Amino acid sequence: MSTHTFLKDCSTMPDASNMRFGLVAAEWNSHLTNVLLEQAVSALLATGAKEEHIIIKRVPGSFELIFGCSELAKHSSVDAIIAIGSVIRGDTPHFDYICNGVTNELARQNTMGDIPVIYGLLTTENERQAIERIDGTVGRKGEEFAMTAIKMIDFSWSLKK
Ligand code: RBF
Repeated sequence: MSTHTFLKDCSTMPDASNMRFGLVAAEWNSHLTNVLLEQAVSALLATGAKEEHIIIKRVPGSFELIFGCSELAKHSSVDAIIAIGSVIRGDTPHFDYICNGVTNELARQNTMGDIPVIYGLLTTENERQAIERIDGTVGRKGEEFAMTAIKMIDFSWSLKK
């Protein structure tokens, strides 16, 4: 999605001014996760979210997103959490274990918890594929995660009103 398309989409987004967001980002591949984080925060602010309603936490690696998101949901009053990580396939089976573990557990938190947990995990064969999904070549995933969070909070609130 180009920046232009994203800004146009903002006008049709739900009002985010009262929404509270938690972002948990992995430090592994921080040159990628920091950009995803910046994109997500910029997109939230561009859509009307207030800076004081955004909590940012970091965990060492993507595997720790599980505990990080679970604890943030328990100990804060955020309306949605965005889990941000980048797992790049290496020479060992770790890639599969980490991806499966994080994916299954974040899915479980979505069904067992009270708030949506947005799946912001890039799982790529190599660094190039990850960069392409950040720099606009194949998407600007950080912005997409932010918009997904806003839409899911709106969805959740629409059922409670
Ligand atoms: N964490 C990531 O966020 N991305 C990775 O690509 C990644 N690769 C890893 C590869 C190996 C061989 C190991 C042992 C860990 C890796 N981690 C990675 C870290 C992992 O998510 C976690 O922080 C550690 O395993 C400690 O629980």
